[in-house]
Amino acid sequence: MAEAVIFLGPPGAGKGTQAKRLAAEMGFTQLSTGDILRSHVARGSELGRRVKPILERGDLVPDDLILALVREEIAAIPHPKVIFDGFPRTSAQAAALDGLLSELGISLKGVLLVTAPEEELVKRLLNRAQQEGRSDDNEATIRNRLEVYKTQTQPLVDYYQKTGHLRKINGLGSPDAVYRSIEAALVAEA
Ligand code: B4P
Repeated sequence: MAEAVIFLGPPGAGKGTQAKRLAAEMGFTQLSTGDILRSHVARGSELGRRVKPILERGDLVPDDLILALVREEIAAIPHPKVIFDGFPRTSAQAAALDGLLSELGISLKGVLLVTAPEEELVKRLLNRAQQEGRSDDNEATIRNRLEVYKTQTQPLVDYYQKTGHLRKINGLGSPDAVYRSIEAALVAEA
């Protein structure tokens, strides 16, 4: 059956980390809007040049650009089991995704809200800055990303709570421990 899982949560909570593992272990395709945008920046495409300063500030890329990207990516996925990692991030994106899922006959298996205390998020991202040197992992940008999350993405928690799809995952603890909570939440959903 065609199905989708959404990873929601603040920067540094472990969305990308867990989405990658879930995709590998459960046969999903991970669709990370952040990764796609960074790959455009890295190869200097027109889109990459346009979004580079937005990513560096930690602001959100306009909805129309993200929705066009997601439509294009989803059309290229060979089998209909998808993990949306970092998408949707605004109410407009969530509404568009609802339409897209019903258009493609994909059912929403769950929305996994991964959270951790703010000081832990900042610590993880600064740590990643030292290891990977991502241009948006500096303190000023991290603070802005957290603020953007609170104002633009957090309202989606209520939205998915109302649909009954929301599952809260404690993002504190080792990546293995967090993964076990995710497995348990998805089994309960099945
Ligand atoms: P993303 O790529 O989605 O970046 P992120 O929120 O930081 O999450 P990420 O998945 O990378 O990190 P994770 O928590 O797994 O977005 C980047 C930017 O792209 C946005 O700011 C925005 O500009 C743009 N964008 C993306 N999607 C968009 C959309 N839909 N609309 C508009 N704009 C969009 O991991 C963080 C660190 O923590 C890692 O180093 C990891 O190793 C570590 N970690 C993870 N789990 C851990 C654990 N349990 N314990 C200890 N460390 C852990």
